[in-house]
Amino acid sequence: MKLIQFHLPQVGKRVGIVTRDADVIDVTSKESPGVLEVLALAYQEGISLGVLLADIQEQVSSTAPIQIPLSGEDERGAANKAGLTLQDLDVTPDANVPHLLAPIDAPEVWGCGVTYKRSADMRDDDSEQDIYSRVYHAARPEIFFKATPARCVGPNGFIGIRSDSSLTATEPELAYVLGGDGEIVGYTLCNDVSAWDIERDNPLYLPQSKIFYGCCALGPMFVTTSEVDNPYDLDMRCTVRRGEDVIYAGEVNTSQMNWKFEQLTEFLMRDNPIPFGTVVSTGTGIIVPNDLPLAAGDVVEIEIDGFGTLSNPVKQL
Ligand code: DO4
Ligand code: MG
Repeated sequence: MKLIQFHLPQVGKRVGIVTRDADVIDVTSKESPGVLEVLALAYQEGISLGVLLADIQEQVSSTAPIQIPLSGEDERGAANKAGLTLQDLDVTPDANVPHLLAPIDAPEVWGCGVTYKRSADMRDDDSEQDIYSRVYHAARPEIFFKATPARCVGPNGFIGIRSDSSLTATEPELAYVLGGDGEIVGYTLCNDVSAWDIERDNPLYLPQSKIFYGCCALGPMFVTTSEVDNPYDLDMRCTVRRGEDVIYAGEVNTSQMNWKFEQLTEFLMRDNPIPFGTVVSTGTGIIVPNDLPLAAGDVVEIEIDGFGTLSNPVKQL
């Protein structure tokens, strides 16, 4: 199952199921106003997401289609009347236009680092230190705090370049979402936007490289585990567009990752209570060259087949 969150003018946030034909079925209910709550409800009731959503979908379709109301209380099925598709929603966020939101309001986003050899090599080459290779080969992974909801953007939202950085790069990553017992309940795409010049200056500056306004893009969909045959064999692609030109195109297969997600989660959750719905981004294996720092107006696209495309314009902060 693939879920999205989207905005409807004068209504607010909605939860949608994306069908095979990319139609969007609005399954918002009072008990499940967002994807986080849908996941929590399934967990609390001890039922699968599929069963819960089938139940919600039945309630929604038995509700007579109604006009989009002015307040967001009893508008179940509102988007169904509008007959929206994923493509219709994949537009620049504007309060007056239906558009995609981040697929989950993750209370916390954590990042994992140097999980691909390419990332370790690039970072060591550029810092003249071997700390990254040492971590790449170590028994303990690099895990860092990345973002809160206020620092995250969804599809087509602006990702930021800090005002004190002249080498900010996109880090395209596969991210997973944790449920109540630390199990993976689904996946999404993440852009771990990072100020490489700041972290290279001194590794102690890592939080300033990683955490700022618009440092993390998530989306476009929350893809349940049942949709993903093998998360360690996914082709990820990234392009950076500048005006009419594609100035960078790169790809990686997740098989090149050095860690299993359960190992990363085990370290993350060790004596560290993690809220339900935490997103864990698994590190980048696509390394944009240093001579192509992000610039205002660039558009970054990250894609995995079946996950959709996460597209974000770049803004100078
Ligand atoms: O320590 C640097 C961060 C590494 C990272 O974010 C990555 O490899 O994706
Ligand atoms: Mg990263």
